[in-house]
Amino acid sequence: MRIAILGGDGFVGWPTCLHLSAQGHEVHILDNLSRRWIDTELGVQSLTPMDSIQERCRIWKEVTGETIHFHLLDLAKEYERLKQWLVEIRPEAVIHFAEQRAAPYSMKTDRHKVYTVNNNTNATHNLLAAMVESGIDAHLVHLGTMGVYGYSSVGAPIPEGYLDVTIDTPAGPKEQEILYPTRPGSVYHMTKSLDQILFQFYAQNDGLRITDLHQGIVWGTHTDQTRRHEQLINRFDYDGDYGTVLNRFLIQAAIGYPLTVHGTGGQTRAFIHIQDSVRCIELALKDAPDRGDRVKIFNQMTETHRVRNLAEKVAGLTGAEVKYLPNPRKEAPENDLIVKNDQFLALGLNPTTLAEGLLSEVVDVAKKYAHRIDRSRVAAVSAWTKDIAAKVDHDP
Ligand code: USQ
Repeated sequence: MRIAILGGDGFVGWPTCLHLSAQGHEVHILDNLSRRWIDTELGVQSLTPMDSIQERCRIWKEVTGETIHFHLLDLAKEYERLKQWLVEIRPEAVIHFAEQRAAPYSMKTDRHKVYTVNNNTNATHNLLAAMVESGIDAHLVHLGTMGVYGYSSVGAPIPEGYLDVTIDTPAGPKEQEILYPTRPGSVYHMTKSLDQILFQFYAQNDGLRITDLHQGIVWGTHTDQTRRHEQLINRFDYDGDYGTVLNRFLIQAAIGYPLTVHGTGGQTRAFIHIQDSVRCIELALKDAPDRGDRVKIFNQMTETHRVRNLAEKVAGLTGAEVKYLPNPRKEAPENDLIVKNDQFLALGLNPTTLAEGLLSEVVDVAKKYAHRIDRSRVAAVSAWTKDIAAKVDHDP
């Protein structure tokens, strides 16, 4: 297939490009390199040394003989160029990763809120409008998030996108299927909730074929393909804005920094290894909806864990100290989480669990590159409200 990968230079985008190129697909990356600019803005860098996107593609060609095409384009700002590009390349599938993906970054200041909403919402809507206008019949696969559901603990499993409800009407109770109600916990998560509505509209109005993947927190860094050459390495974020919780704990352990548990660490979240993440995208591509179908929604996660249990696990393995800090976020201090992921399991996903894969790979990465860490960038300093900002301890 000819596949456009929007945001193909990012943490999940890059290994997805390699995975699909290795399977013989014609891969075209579209990216504005904003993630690299944000590193510069924040004064941080990936733990792993990352080459330019052009150099990464050159090395891939050298190692495999396969070409990955790179196109510099801003999806949110260059609508006409995007449309022309789709007409010219006519991708059969479009994978959309091109959004600002960090919750703390989206809550940093009002400017960051505005940027995140403008960037993410325009990127998604520009893409949908351009797909309709260009007349291509591509399958759109979007990387969404488990966070659209919120983390209430009603005790019932979170279904894959849709909920059957019974509504009382004058004619008696009526059954209806609705999108599972969203309850985003950050401006970033809110943009992914808005995306869901955009998808619902364009599937129903224009017959676009859309799959939305509600992904959990990704951990790990290597995949089979990124391991093939040191210059194909994936990025690894450890800073307070972009580092995700488990990868942060691993790096903190490697440099003797106390593990930064927010609040009581009672937050339960869904997790998935980066290798499984790229495999799920492959499986979703093969299972495209038909024109006129509702949006297909998968929960892209393999296990759930409570944050304090993760910290204890990492501490047990490395001897790190665990520190309970005032939570910079506004979130439920404790929640349970049960998630349905039957669709990917039925399609053949064979998950890498924390218990088997955890620590060898990531601890090796963390220890190997520990010298590249700026300790002053480890603390999470983006607070969800001004009141919370006054209470956050910036120096554990
Ligand atoms: N947390 C800590 N200590 C830390 C960092 C985080 O206790 O040092 C806690 C947070 O308070 C939160 C939980 O760990 O309760 C998860 O935080 P996270 O930064 O790992 O994950 P999150 O902000 O939810 O976002 C990440 C990705 C995002 C993706 C989302 C999937 O950045 O792109 O959509 O995971 S999910 O969480 O399932 O919505």
